[in-house]
Amino acid sequence: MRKQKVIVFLPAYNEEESIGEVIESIPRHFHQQVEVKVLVIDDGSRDHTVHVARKAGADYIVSFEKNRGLGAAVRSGLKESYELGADIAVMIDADGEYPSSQIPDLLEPIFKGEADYTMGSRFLGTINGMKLHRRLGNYFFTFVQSLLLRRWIYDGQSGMRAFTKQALKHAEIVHNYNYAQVLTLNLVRKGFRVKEVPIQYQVRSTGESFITFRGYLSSVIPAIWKEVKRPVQKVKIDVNAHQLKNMNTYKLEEDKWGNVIIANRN
Ligand SMILES: Nc1nc2c(ncn2[C@@H]2O[C@H](COP(=O)(O)OP(=O)(O)O)[C@@H](O)[C@H]2O)c(=O)[nH]1
Ligand SMILES: [Mg+2]
Repeated sequence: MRKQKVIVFLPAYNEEESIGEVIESIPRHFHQQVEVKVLVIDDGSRDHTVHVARKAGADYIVSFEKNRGLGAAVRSGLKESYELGADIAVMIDADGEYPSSQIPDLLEPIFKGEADYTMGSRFLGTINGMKLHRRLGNYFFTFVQSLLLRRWIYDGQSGMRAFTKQALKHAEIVHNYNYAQVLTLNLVRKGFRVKEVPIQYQVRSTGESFITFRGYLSSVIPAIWKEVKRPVQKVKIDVNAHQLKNMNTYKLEEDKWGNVIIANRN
């Protein structure tokens, strides 16, 4: 049987201190029928991000000449993954805040044919070190997305997500500043099945966050508006495209929206 190719991509901007460790801790061999490759989207870093990433085992590196923004980097990650022949792509931040060891958990609903788009949820899992204003901002923007989608989501700003090939092909990000909200609105409106998986999150100990209050007001709010106003076409989804046997390592419990709320290893 043909192996499924999973491409894990990392958008990175000046992350020399953390990207090596993130890449090294990506599980490469968690299932016989899965092959894992790593792609770095270097958004014009001026430090040694590229060198460190290559040394840590990145298989592909795409570098922008100039810094273009996280939305542009993730758009490129989705497109490159598709063009490199990914069956599934995973995106994970390069700053070490998200648990690469939990990539198999994130993929499980896709391998079970239950979702086309998964998000690691910090609010369903554990959060260490998030400041109060960031937490409130997260609640607010997650609530806005829940209202617009008419279904409950727990963490709309996660930096750890997975996409089936069809989701990769159809995903659109309408602005360059970030992707978090508009990408989910876009995919869910197109009919892709989203599921959140609890993850463990640890706020970065090196580097600094690029998120600013001003950026959110001037870029994110207009982009959400732009996304929800544009018409999108529903996609006919192949729900059996990625099914794998023997992924039942977890006992899943779900809420009424289909989000995983408990994931215990059997
Ligand atoms: N492409 C791109 N990525 C960025 C930029 N700034 C930060 N990042 C990356 O985006 C990810 C999340 O950024 P971060 O600042 O940690 O956001 P936060 O976790 O929401 O505070 C990290 O992997 C960063 O390397 C940028 O200007 N462009
Ligand atoms: Mg971060």
